[in-house]
Amino acid sequence: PTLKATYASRAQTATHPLNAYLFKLMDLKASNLCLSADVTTARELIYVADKLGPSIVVLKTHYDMVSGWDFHPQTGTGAKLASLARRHGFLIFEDRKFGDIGNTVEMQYIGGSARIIEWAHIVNVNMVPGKASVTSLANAATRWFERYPYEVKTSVSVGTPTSEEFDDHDIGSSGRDDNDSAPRRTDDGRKGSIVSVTTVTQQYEPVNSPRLTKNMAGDDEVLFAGIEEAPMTRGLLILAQMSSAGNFMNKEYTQACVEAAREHRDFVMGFVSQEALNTQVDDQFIHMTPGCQLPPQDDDQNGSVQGDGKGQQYNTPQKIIGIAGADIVIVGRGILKASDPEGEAERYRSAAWKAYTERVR
Ligand code: S5P
Repeated sequence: PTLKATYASRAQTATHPLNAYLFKLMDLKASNLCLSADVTTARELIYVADKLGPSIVVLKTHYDMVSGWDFHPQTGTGAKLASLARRHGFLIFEDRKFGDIGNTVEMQYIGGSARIIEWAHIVNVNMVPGKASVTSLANAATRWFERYPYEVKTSVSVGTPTSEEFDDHDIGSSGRDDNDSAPRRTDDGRKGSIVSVTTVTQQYEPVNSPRLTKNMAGDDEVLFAGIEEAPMTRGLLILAQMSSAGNFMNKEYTQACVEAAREHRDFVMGFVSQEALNTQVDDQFIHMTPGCQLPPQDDDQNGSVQGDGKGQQYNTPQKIIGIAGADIVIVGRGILKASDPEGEAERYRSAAWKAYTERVR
């Protein structure tokens, strides 16, 4: 039902606030391009986000392939991306592909050093363990928002016992955390104790919160012209189909993903898939499709690119948007490995946009 609808009209009918915002951005920037920013250093990541930001509507990250990621919640790499997202008008999609039991994915989503939920508007899930992983991520996002701005223990330092402190008698009790009174043992099994515990509690506002009006330089936050702040919520894409050869996502599996999405319309924005999956009248999901390359510009045979020799399979924007009915193409190496990535991003943007305008015509 969404194949012939314009992005502008889908911005009006979208049930998920981030979809409404994203469709608006797409219409405004004439872009249905997501950059898969698969680079190896944080410096390069910030660089490409800034340089290619004007051409894209989604920046997809794999934070765990990036070295030098700065985890500071307010000045680190996530915060810098959030600032660029506002300036250029794009959403941040961490391609984490959560794929574990509900309790674990919750902890991975909100916790750890990366604290993905703080800076990524969108994450995705590999639903192999079952629908509970979707429910858990949805609940985690809700609970997280109820708590913000919220308090976090930023430093808990447990003193290493000195040699005199290995005696059996109780020492260092003055600095001991009341909740943690169990005597510690050193690596070689001797009994030690906590000599000092410092707990610093700080208030955090998520880096892409509309309540933050200053960026890291202390300047007023620059917002992409013509669009308001992204809604303060989070969204999920379900990995329903893959681009790689011989993957195990069959029709039944894809259908289960669609059902899970329908059960969580307030949190699930749509799918990473190879085709449109909106089959019921009230389905308003968005589809982002990876495995996209254009033949090189100087290719006079008008040939197509097949794959990368490591299982990846490529289709053109025309096939993905025009024929398969997806909404956004995800492009990584096709742009990043080009001699002129900025020019190449524009070439992909205009090819994917043309496929869209012809589809809805
Ligand atoms: O089915 C999929 C799903 C994803 S998210 N196939 C994919 O290739 N991806 C991701 O898209 C993959 O992890 C990579 O980050 C990107 C494709 O990169 P490219 O360089 O092949 O365009």
